[in-house]
Amino acid sequence: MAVESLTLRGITARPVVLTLERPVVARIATITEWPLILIDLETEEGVTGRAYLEPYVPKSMRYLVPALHDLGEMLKGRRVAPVEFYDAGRKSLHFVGYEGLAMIAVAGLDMAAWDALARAAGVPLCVLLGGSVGPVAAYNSNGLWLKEPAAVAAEALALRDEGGFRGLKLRMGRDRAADDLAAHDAVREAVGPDMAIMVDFNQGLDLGEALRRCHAIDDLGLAWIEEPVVYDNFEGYARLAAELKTPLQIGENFYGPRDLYKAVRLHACDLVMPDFMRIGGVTGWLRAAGIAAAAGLLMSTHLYPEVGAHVMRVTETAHWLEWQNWADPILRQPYDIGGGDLHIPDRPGLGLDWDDDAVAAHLVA
Ligand code: SMN
Ligand code: MG
Repeated sequence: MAVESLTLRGITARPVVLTLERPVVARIATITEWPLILIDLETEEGVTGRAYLEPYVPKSMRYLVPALHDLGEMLKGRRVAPVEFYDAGRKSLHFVGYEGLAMIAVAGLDMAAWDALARAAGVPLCVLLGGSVGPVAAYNSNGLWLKEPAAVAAEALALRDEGGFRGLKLRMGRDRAADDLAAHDAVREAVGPDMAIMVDFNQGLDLGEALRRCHAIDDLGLAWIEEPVVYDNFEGYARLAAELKTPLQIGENFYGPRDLYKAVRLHACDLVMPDFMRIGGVTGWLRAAGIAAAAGLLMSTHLYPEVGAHVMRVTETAHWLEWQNWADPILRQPYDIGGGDLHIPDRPGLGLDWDDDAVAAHLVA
């Protein structure tokens, strides 16, 4: 039975840390422990909205968890209206900046609020947003970090077979450009010509190196080259985009839709891939998607595959969903992958429910 309106009772945010099956080894960081903040948005009507944040750095949860609880206190008693919560949340923190932690906290609130609304309506989020349940084309981003060519080639086959994937992301930024090339060649040899290969430098190069190293891989037929330089150097990205044939991909570090707009205005990229905690959850994504579509830019997701699957069903220029199974250990029913697609479960909302035993085992103070 659908509930007509919801009243916010409060927010519970719990920090957990999981150990990654394949540690992140990127040019700028090695990550073995993966932090997640589990958000339960409770309502007077008994519907609970759920979402998680993945803030990369475990200690950041010490600031984000209280921020989420404060937002819950501030909005307590109000009708659950995600767009209004998004605007109220951002305005309440604007004196400490619209970006960074303030945006991440609001994004977590936003995703949980959208989930609550869709659960109350008794429909999957994509249906509430005006779309339908269906497959979403995904690439596997679970591995291919900075390892030896033989290791990445073997891992590429394993990653392909995790779900019949038609795309894989290979990380670059080894000390020697020749070693990156060897890793690529080994992967291509293993997976054959039809696999889309995305390359991510994780912001590891300066502009001079980026120009040299991106030109050196410009004839490999890559699906895209991602973040060769520090994320906010839009002028540098504009120069790279103008010089390269391979599509240049950025966006996981856009803080809010206006960053996407600025990138468009500066011709800083050919493709965009916002991250849900930084673009501003579902609300931020939908606003950004309007800008990307108007500019004719294809849009991919970054992390948060469950939320990503729903919004991609209503994204005009939807391109690739980034598949990462890093939250699976604490989910009661992880999403299914098959035939290279992520399959949205026919459950109300995002359909995320916590595996209580797993959560208890990984909860941190
Ligand atoms: C990434 C994701 C998560 C941790 C480190 C790096 C990466 C990506 O930039 O695009 O998947
Ligand atoms: Mg990236």
